Amino acid sequence: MSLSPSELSAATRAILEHQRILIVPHANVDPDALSGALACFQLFRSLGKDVTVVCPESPPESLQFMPGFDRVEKELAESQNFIITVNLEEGVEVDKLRYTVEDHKVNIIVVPKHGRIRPHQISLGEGEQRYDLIIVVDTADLSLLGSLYTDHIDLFSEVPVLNIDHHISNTRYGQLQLIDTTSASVTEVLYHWFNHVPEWREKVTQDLATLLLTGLITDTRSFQNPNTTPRSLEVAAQLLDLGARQQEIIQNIYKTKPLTTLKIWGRALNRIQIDDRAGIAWSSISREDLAEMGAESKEVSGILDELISTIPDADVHVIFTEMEEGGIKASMRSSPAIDVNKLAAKVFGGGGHPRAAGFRVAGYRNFQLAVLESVQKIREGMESQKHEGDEAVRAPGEALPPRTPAAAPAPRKKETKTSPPPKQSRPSKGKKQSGGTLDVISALNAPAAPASVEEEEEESEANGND
Ligand SMILES: [Mn+2]
Repeated sequence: MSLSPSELSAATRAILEHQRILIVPHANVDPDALSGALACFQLFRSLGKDVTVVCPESPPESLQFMPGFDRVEKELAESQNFIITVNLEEGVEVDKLRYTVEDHKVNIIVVPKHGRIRPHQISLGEGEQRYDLIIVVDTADLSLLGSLYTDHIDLFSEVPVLNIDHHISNTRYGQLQLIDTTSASVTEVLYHWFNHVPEWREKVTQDLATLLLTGLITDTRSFQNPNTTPRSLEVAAQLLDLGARQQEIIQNIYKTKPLTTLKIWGRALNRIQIDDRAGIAWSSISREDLAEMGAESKEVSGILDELISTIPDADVHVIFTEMEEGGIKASMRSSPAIDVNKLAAKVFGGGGHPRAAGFRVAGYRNFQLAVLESVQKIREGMESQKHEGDEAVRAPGEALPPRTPAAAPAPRKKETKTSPPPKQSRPSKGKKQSGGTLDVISALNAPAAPASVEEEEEESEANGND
């Protein structure tokens, strides 16, 4: 769905009519969310607004190149004022004002110059919130803001929220929305918005163009992901025209990778599992793995791309990560044959995009068992989707391979439907061993696919992140 002129002008009006703007990206921030937040920060500050970006956990160091990175605040200073008003009677003036704090009580002592102050002259009230507008970027649901939301629910219920996103799973929260599910990144949504307002268009500096291009490059994985549309390429071209520093983005996002990341990737590639029949390839990283390698869970995300380029034949690729705070985070990608957004939502209560989605698993005893159980559920989910596809697509007498609605033509192995596969239906890439695992050494030595840091915008799981 694209943006309507009325939504665009309502959002524009909201900016013009408010002064103290709070901008928040989702928890476990990724480059798109952060560059989107910083792009809003830049533009609205140039309009003379008082703007704050809050991001509770520190964003990855690789994103430090982003203009405005050092302006990101860690905590939400929610200073709501409580006001005690003394209505002075005719002729009464205040001489001194002091306060004492004792036994969890604040005593405010007002000493009049002359005359008296009586209890009925006192009234109480709440001061206004520190912010008068909240902009939430790249976040499918408020719960994905994590503690920033749960610790400040009052703020979010009292202050109008502008919800800017491109996730198909967006729950349409907030009084105002700019949701374009055809945009490849939230920065693409922002580009269309900024470009729609003539006075703003002129304010797109090189820094701002760089920020917008960062989200577009990372969420499309350098325009390799299927969410890349002709329009995203056009936007990228226009941003380059405006002076976006593409080389700086590539250098920082793709060409610097800490040793801990390489180690944890090695561990994950070592563990690749393949179910040829079902068309699933997966790997997992436990908390112990992370501790052993000195790595953080957010370093795991890029492995998914390695997994896809190493085993291109699978319909679904999954990486399971046991998070530091507990629970398992699963990130999935799929071929056009499977809608992982639907699968994640139906089977696990997760969500994301049709080709990139995620979910969470909590309350398990054994990590590896929980992973296997999840894989089994994914298998069943894929089966039932393929089955639905059969019913929906195949007209009488027609023997076309099934396909999810609105999916692009599937380049891969769709014959498996009409002629059930023997054991090994897909061409062997020479990297697979007969047991279904991968030769690690050859995987590691394989020509490196473009690396990626993206925490991506696939996950909109029930409990946080992305
Ligand atoms: Mn995004």
